Amino acid sequence: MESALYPIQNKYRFNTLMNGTWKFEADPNSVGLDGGWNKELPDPEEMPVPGTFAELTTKRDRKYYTGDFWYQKDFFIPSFLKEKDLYIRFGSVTHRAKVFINGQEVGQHEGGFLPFQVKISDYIQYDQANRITVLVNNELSEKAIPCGTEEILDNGQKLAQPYFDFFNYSGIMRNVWLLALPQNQIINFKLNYQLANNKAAITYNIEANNNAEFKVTLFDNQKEVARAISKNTGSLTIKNPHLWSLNDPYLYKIKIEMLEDEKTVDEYSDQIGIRTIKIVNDKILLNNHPIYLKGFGKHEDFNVLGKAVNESIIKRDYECMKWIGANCFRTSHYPYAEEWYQYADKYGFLIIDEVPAVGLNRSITNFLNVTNSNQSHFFASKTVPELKKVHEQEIKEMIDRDQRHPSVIAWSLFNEPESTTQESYDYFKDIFAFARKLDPQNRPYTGTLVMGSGPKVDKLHPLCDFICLNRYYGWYVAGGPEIVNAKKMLEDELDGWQNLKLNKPFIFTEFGADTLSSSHRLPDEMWSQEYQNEYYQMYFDVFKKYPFIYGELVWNFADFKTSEGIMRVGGNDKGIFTRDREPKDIAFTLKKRWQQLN
Ligand code: GCB
Repeated sequence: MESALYPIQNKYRFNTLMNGTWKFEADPNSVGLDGGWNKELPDPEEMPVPGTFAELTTKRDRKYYTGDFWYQKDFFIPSFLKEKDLYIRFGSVTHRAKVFINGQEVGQHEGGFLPFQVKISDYIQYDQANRITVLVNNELSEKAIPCGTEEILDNGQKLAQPYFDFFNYSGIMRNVWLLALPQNQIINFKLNYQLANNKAAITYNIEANNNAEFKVTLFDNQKEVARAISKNTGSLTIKNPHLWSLNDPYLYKIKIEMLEDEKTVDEYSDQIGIRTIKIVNDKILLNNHPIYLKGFGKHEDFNVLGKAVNESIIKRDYECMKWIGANCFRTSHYPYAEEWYQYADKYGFLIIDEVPAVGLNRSITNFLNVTNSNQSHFFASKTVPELKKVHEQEIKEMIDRDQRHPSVIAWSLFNEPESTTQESYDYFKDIFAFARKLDPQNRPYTGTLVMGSGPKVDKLHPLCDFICLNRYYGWYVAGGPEIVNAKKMLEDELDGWQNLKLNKPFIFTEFGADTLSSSHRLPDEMWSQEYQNEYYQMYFDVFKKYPFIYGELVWNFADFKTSEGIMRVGGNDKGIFTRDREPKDIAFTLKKRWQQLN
C-alpha cells in the first residue's frame, strides 16, 4: 500500500533526509544488472541529490544522455529503530526507478514527477552500514507520460526526442527521506467541506493498513474546536468557520490518531484550509464568490539546478508572483514538488494541478501539426492501452498526494493532446470517468486544448468542467506586422465558442511571445520586449468583449530550458521574468493590470 503522506515527525513517526552526495554512473549498454552494479558501482563519480547531471556537465553527450543510469549511497541504521517499519521515500525519480537495498530489489516506480516509497525493513542490517542503489531510466516512448521517442545517433548514442517543449531533465531531482513509521499506520486521508448556515461540516475518509478506530481533532490556533472518534469515515462540524481565501489564507490544524485497544499507535497532523470550489454556469466560485484567475503557466526550471527542487527558488517565485498581483498558476506540465503546494496554501495562491500527460501527439517539431493535415492518429496506436494505465495511475497518485491542499482548485488531465479525432475522445472519456471517482471534493476536471482545436473540430471540451485554451495567434501564426490578422483570428475563434453556448467558464491557460530581454525595437518587432507588450495588449483588448473568459494564465512565468532547435534561442523565451527571475518590461504592464482586476 503506497502512502501519499508528506513526511512529518512526532512521537510515532521519524524521518531524516538522505540528500547530499551520492555515487553516480551512466550505463549506456544496460550491463549494470548483469554486472552486479546493484551491489557496487564499478567506476562511479559524485552526484548531488537533488540534482540533474544534464545541468552540471560540460560535455554534450552527458547533457543529452539517454538510457539507464545508477545512483548509490551508504547509510547507517541504528538498532533503536528496530521496532519501526523503515522506508525510503523519493519525492520523485525521473522517469522510472528500480530500488535495491544491499543488492536486493525492494521496489520500482513508473513516472518521474510523483513520490513513492519502498519498505526496506526486511533488507537492512542494524548497527551496520547499508547500501541503497537506484537504477534510473530517462527514455521517452508512447507507452508512458510524458511522451516522446528516441533516435540513435551515428555514433551509437541514444537521444531522447520529447514530443514536448521542455528539457528532458532526469535523475533524482527531489528530496529523499528515510522514514521510520509505526507498523500499523495511517496511509492517507481525504477531506471534504460543506458550508451552510454559518457552519462547516468537514467529512473525512481515512486509509490505514490495519482495521482501527481513529480520533480526529481540529485545532484553531492551538485550541481544540472539534473532535470525533470513528471508524475510517466520519465528520466534524464547527460554527463560524474561518474560511481559507486568497486574501486570508487561514489554516486550521487537523490531527488524526490511530487507536488500537484505546491506545494511540500512530498520529498524523496537517494544516488544512476550509473552502469550497465549484463551477456554476460560466463562473468559478471560491467560497461561493466568483474569482478571476490571473497568473501563469510555470515550470520547475532553473539554471544549474534544472528541475531539482530548491526552496529558495520556490520562495523567490512566490515573491515575484505576489509582487505582480497574480493569484494562480498551473503546474504545467507535471505535478511539482510538494513544497510548492505548501507555500501556495500559506500564501493564498490557487493551483491548477496537472498530470504529466504532455506530448500525446506525434510532433517533435511543431505542436501546430497536432490539428492540421499531419495529424498522426496517436490514439489509434497499439500502445494506447499501456499508456492509459500509466496515465490513470499517475492521476491517482497526483490526486492522492495533493487533494488536501486548499490551494488546489482543479485537476488538469492533459496538455494539448491530439483532440479532434474520435479515438482521442474515446481515450479521454475513460480517463475523465476514472479521475472523477477520486476526489471527494469533486474539484473541476479539465485539460488544455491546443491551438487549432477550435469550436468546430475539438472533441474534448465536452469532458471538461471549464475550458482551457492555449493560443498563439500573433506568435506562431500571424506574427509581427500581421498581428491585426491575429486579432481577427482570435475574435473569430471566440465568436465560435460563444455560439456554442456552452455555459462554462473559459480560461486562457497559455498565450505568449518569445522575447529576448536584451532586445528593444522601434517600431516593435517579434522577439523584442515592445512586441511582447503589444501582443498581450491585443489579447487583453479582445478579452473585454467575451464575458465567459474567467482567467488569464500567461505563458510562461520565466524563460526555461528546452531541447535545441530553430524555434528556440537557448530555450523558450516567453517568460515574463528571465530565467534568473528578473522582470522583463511586460511584467510592469501585467502588474498594473492585475492589481486593478478584482
Ligand atoms: C504550448 C505548450 C508549451 C510550449 C508552448 C510554446 O502550446 O503547451 O509546453 O512551451 O506552447 O511556447 O510553444
